[in-house]
Amino acid sequence: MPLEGEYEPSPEKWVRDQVEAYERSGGREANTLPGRPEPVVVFTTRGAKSGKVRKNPLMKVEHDGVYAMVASQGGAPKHPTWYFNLKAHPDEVTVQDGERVWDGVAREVHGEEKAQWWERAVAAFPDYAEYQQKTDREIPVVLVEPKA
Ligand code: F42
Repeated sequence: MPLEGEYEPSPEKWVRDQVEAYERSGGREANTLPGRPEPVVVFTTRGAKSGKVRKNPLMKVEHDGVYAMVASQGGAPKHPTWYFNLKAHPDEVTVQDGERVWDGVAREVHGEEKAQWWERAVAAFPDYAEYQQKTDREIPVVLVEPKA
């Protein structure tokens, strides 16, 4: 079930346009990073402060039905705000991969588990390695697993 409440589209036009086209077409359109072949998935989170429904496309990093959200933000110095939404409301995440929409629970990974997922992330989208080199912060990886 999609999260209930008021949807506040991203202030960034390219992001909200991609979400709109992806949702409208069931992932048949706008399903890669613009100008690139790598696929994207749309994640919905609950605003940590506002409680509003937020949606963000991220690169698809998937293994055995578990999806990773890589908080790279192009190697920017700060974590993306959706990372804080996941920390505040880990049990309010929806994943849309193509036509398939499902509810999940978020959990940040560390140590060995993170290293393994980081390898998968870079295999899916090599630019992540460059983003990590660009920034002093350690880029978080948050898994979304299906709700029991
Ligand atoms: N970003 C990534 O970090 N990793 C990716 O793999 C990635 C891929 C990707 C593919 C396609 C595409 O279109 C975009 C892609 N992006 C990727 C960009 C991604 O979708 C986000 O735009 C980016 O990560 C920045 O996220 P952000 O949440 O920081 O965005 C800002 C601009 C934003 O939306 N700010 C809002 C605002 O109004 O200023 C606030 C949004 C929000 O959730 N606010 C919370 C609330 O309570 O409502 C408060 C959060 C807090 O600070 O507690």
